[in-house]
Amino acid sequence: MTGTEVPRDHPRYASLVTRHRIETGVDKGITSKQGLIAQGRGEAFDYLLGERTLPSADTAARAAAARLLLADHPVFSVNGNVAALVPGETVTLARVVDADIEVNLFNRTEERMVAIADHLREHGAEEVKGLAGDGEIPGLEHARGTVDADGIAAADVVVVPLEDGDRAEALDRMGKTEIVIDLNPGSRSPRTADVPIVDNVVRAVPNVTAHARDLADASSADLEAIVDGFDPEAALDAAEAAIRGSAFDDD
Ligand code: PTJ
Repeated sequence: MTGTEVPRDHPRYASLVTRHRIETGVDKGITSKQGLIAQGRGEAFDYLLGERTLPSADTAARAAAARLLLADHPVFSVNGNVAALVPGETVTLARVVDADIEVNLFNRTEERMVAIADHLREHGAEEVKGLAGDGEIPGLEHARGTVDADGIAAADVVVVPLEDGDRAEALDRMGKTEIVIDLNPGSRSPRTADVPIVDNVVRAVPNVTAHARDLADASSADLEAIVDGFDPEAALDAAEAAIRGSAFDDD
């Protein structure tokens, strides 16, 4: 089945199109096989969340947009799943908030780094970082800790969708402000984040962009008020409550 063959009125249309994008990502050497497993895990949480953006995730997306607009050097970190699912949306968000895009892989190979950078360029990216690999995240073994010295290593704010918990904690220790997009509110990475967005990356990235466009003319004081008013614990608790409520709907 291809994405275009899925009828639009199919009740699981969005989910099936998403699966197809991940499959194609694997075929193109962009997404790792582990990415398929990660997608399955994400789908289970998304199903329990009702495959919708919770109000708490929307609030988080607005706080993320404000944080990105206030940043001196924001970087959007792209892995194999993100590249397959939201390449064009990532490029658009980076343009709107003036962020760098850096390929940063859990399973880093030169082939995948190049394939992902090419894929992002095909979707409009002008500059893609990550290939220099001349910086490091201290505390991680070599491949997983490799970043660009003028990219993630120098960033003040990093967007890390579907991030591994160890790396999220290591970036936190480096003093980075982290915006994590992850469907599992119990995962270590959203729990480490300054701004956890518990939502599917396919909904969250365009939503952050929409908020950033809406806030484009806001003053720094207004943006800071949005950031200061955001409560990460409350966002995680709301997502967990939605999942538990949904799991026990039939009780
Ligand atoms: O491309 P690489 O080599 O960097 O590898 C990327 C993956 C995602 C394979 C790697 O980082 C990994 O194994 O991740 P985990 O530990 O499986 O964690 C993935 C997290 O993302 C889980 O908490 C999932 O619930 C969540 N997730 C999966 N799909 C989505 C998602 N969150 C948001 N949107 C999704 N579409």
